[in-house]
Amino acid sequence: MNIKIINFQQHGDERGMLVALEEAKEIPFNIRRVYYIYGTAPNVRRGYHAHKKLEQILICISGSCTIYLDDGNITKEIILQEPYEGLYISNGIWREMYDFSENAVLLVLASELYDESDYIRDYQEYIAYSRQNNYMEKEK
Ligand code: T46
Repeated sequence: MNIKIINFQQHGDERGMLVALEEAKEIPFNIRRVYYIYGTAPNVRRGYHAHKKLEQILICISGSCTIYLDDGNITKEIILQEPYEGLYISNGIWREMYDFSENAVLLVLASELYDESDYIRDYQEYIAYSRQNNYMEKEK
């Protein structure tokens, strides 16, 4: 599964902390869009889709949330709770987000502009697409 956790460099001093992100350095793609999710209740699960082309980095800059990832064969659950930690998700991976803490803000850096035709929102359709494009990681 083409995902990874990236630990960003923290610039800290007596005033507090700062993390800087630049495309093609900390971020492995050109950033074409930024959006953020907040005010999601703890019992809400969102996402339920994959992207054909889009790559993204998810950073929970406040609070915490859990990301469920599925490549059609392997599944993973990642808890995001550090503002210096980014979760890179390649294209072709199903994602769901849940367990948002009350103060959670999930910042997303995206490689493409918003395009509804890039979404696969039906799971069975996703499985067929993943199989066709060889996105599934072989079981070890
Ligand atoms: C993803 C996860 C992590 C826009 O108009 N522009 C945008 O750039 C985005 C991302 C959304 N929207 C509109 C489309 C919907 O009417 O905002 C509404 C909520 O979007 P959606 O239901 O897709 O939100 P999530 O939380 O299910 O998924 C989002 C991203 O869409 C998706 O790419 O990977 O966050």
